[in-house]
Amino acid sequence: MATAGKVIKCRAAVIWEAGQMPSLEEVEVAPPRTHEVRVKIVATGICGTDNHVRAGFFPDIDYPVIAGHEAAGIVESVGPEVTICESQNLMPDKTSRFTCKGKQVYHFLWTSTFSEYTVMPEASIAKIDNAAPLEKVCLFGCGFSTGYGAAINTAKVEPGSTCAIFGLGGVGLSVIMGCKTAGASRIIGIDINKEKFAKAKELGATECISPNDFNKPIEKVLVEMTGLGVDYSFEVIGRIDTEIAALASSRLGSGTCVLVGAPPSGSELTFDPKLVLTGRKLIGSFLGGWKLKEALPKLVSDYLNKKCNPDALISHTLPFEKIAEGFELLHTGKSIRCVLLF
Ligand code: PAD
Ligand code: ZN
Repeated sequence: MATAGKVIKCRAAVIWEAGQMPSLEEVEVAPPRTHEVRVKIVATGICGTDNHVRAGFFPDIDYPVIAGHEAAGIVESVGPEVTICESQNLMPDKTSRFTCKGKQVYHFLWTSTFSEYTVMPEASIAKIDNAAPLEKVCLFGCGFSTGYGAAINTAKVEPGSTCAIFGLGGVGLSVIMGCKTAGASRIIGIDINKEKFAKAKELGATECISPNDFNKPIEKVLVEMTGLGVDYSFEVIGRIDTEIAALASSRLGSGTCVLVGAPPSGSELTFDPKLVLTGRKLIGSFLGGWKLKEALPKLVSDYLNKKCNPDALISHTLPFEKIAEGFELLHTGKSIRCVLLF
């Protein structure tokens, strides 16, 4: 590549301060160093976690930052000794490859895919089948793999079981797909935004409810609906109150509650220990429990072989320049996944 070893100037969306919309800027992207890869991003989704970065949910993140972590692209150049694969706000050597207007810009999750070119540690990328449509399979980078894996790897949902999913965004809907694949017989979707219900039912929810339609706590509603509670509950919002509701709605004696949503950094989860003393399990799921570097190529070949299909999660496709509109659509609950194309 003619650009190898040189600084590349390209478009990127910089969040200058917590609470601000990303702003389109020209950034300089330095060449990759040892064990790093520079990638030309082709397509990137906007995940709820990116929206948390924009909103300032994570005080441990430094700004200005380039968010984005759910993407597909093409390797442009590699640094020396690329054979391998803390804070992911800087590269592992504690420096940044991005500058804008003379200022250092921070990385996010060692990916920063809201940039036409980005540099990542080799560990953060996975090689996938050349035949894969990048504008679709970018969702395997986070949302789909996270939700689907939370059901099949972390919870290990069993055939005939009952599941409740709190939060029907891109990740929650992927949990539903995982529960359906695992053979759950009853899948209850919970969201305050009823516009999410149609898609949830299309993807496998057998019923959907809104906590706002009841004058009692949603966990009581779920226990009444199921007898002793659901076999598996999943919190896919990122709120403490719904984490406790999800735990309390799992089945007395044997239920499993899986935390997937990311609450603001520094939050504390406090609940009556009787909830777990009475035999419920509480577990967390990060990126669906996969070792993504190995699992992602397999998931993508499953997609090409029509064994799983997250296409239905893509509600919008926009040119990268419209990233602020993409955030607005997610923030206002109008999109599931908006894929940005470069
Ligand atoms: P999203 O914003 O598309 O979906 C969140 C959904 O929750 C929306 O449909 C909301 O309407 C709904 N919601 C909000 N408040 C409530 C409430 N009080 N009661 C019921 N429903 C509510 O986000 P997403 O699906 O992209 O991500 C969901 C969470 O998962 C988010 O916190 C994100 O940071 C986290 C996440 N975790 C991992 C991981 O590895 N654990 C990976 C990716 C995303
Ligand atoms: Zn994500």
